[in-house]
Amino acid sequence: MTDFFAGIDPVTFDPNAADDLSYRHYDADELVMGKRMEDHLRFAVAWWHSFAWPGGDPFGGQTFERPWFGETMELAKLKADAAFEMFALLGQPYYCFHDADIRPEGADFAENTARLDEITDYMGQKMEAGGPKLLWGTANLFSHRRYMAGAATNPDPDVFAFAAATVKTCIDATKKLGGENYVLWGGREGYETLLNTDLAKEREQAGRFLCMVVDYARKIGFDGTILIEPKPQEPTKHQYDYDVATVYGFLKDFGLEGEVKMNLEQGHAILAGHSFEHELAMARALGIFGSIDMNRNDYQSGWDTDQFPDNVPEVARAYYEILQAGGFTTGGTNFDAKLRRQSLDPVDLIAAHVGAMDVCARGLKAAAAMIEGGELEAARAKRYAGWDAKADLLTSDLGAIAARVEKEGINPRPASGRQERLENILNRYV
Ligand code: XLS
Ligand code: NI
Ligand code: NI
Repeated sequence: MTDFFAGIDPVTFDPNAADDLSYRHYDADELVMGKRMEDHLRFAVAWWHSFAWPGGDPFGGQTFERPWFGETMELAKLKADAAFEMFALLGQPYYCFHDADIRPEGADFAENTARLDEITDYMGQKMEAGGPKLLWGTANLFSHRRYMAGAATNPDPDVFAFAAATVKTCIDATKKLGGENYVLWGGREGYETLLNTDLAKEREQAGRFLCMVVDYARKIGFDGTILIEPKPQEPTKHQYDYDVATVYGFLKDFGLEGEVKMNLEQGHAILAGHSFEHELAMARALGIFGSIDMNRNDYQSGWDTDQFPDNVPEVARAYYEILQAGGFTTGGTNFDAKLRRQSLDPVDLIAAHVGAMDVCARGLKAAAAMIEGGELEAARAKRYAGWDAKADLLTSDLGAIAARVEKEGINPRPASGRQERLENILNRYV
């Protein structure tokens, strides 16, 4: 037991609360489209931003003072204690971690593995004592200097080997803790300059690496979902997993489109020049939607600012796509979001999550109402209705179509896209 969150009570649902540490909209048991809100949203807290991030920026270092900062296993356990204390206050059903968030870096692979085993045993006990479940685990293959030129895509085969061995241990740990997904975000899987890069070779390495991940996970009976988290740049100038469409091409190339799904992050979509809902809709269209990292990016900075979500209309459009994709199965809403570096107090961490969960709850409810209202989908269906009678065009050929256009006197009449009217409908819900 730490005293880090001393004086803060468990957060409860109270729509009329006077303080800022109550859920005003997130009522875990409220039914939305016949399903409990908790089961729709499947909230997860991210270990890295909440407990491992020191509050630095490119111009200054640590601002946060946390009693668990340091490189010993004892401190790693203290960090875990505080994490599970926060989970108990928030009552969210899941959490997520990287290996590097939960254990200090060891001298070599063997020590890393031993430490990972020890800390995940410790966390496992806390989970059994009523803590949240594990939404996903992942390996941090981007912070340590050995990965500066990539992990799977490194020109040095020893780095490839170290990364592969590390991922093996992280899949083992994720399985041990009952994780429902395993995530791969290729932070350094890209390049800075083509002058020193064999792009085709690196792509092949990344493909083989991913095949091995899938094979190993299946071999040990990990029945969770393997997820890739696309991101276009940052830290590397060009990343190979730019966006959903790019990753899909990559999966097809290596025969993995039926094995791997997407973990989509709002901020990454923005960096790729897309909206979050575009990425969600694309994943749905391709049958590879999996999970989300819910944050928001600053629209001016061009950087993955990982802020807690605060924009209900945006979040509503995201959940609208998610609901239409059938909702989450093994996936969930992971807050890959961090405090601003001036938000020093323990209570800031609680308030950030409470606010974000309320924003998501409002977004989900608005999205459900949009679906139940049905006007938007009816308008969309109407727009394509002409195809009902002419679906055979898609299996015809140009010569036959030309003859048909002439014979039937087909002469298209443009129709309104009704965008403003649809936006007006949307705005009634949000
Ligand atoms: C970084 C990513 C990272 C992944 C997990 O931008 O969002 O936090 O979610 O490695
Ligand atoms: Ni993320
Ligand atoms: Ni990110």
